[in-house]
Amino acid sequence: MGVRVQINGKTLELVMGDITEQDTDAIVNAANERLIPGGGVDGAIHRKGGPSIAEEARKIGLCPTGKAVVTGAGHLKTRYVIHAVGPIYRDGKSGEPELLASAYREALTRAEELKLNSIAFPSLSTGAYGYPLEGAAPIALNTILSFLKNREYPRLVRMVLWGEAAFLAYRKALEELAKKN
Ligand code: AR6
Repeated sequence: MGVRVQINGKTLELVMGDITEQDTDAIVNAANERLIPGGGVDGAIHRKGGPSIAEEARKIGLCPTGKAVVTGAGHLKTRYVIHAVGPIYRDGKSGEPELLASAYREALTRAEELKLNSIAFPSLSTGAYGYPLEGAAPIALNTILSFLKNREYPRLVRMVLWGEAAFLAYRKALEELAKKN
């Protein structure tokens, strides 16, 4: 089960699944500013990837909200982990939409710099950071689609949604974006 759209010869996919199982060139981690392993996606990536990822992240130090940094991927199937820091959701009026868009754009820019063909994202900020799925999904998809439209790399972006509720929220947001364009 999945959804796929083409834009300027590039592909956006929505799938239900586990980000740590993806064999794309990079996967994105839903990280925190201190790059210290936490729960959710972050915990799963460090558990499966092994200690080298946290060791590399520690050398980088801090990553401000809305930014993204790259490490290797330890034992994971992917080559790189791109650690993106989404905003903690407060009230939706504290710059969260811009910071969320920035986190996606920054992660995509790291992939572009490395000329990666494919990258997989989890739904940033919608777990521990409390961003409502219905608000986050259109921001994520809009940001990804405009990047794919305008840049050469990456050529494939896969949104990996954890569970049916997240998948359906993103599918609905994509249908609504398609109607507008
Ligand atoms: N694969 C894909 N998506 C997943 C997986 C998985 N294996 N596990 C959870 N999700 P979260 P955040 C979904 O909390 O909100 C950490 O402690 C989950 O259902 O991982 O950005 C960090 O260290 C949710 O929709 O990230 C930070 O401190 C989405 O992934 C903080 O949490 C993101 O949930 C970051 O919070």
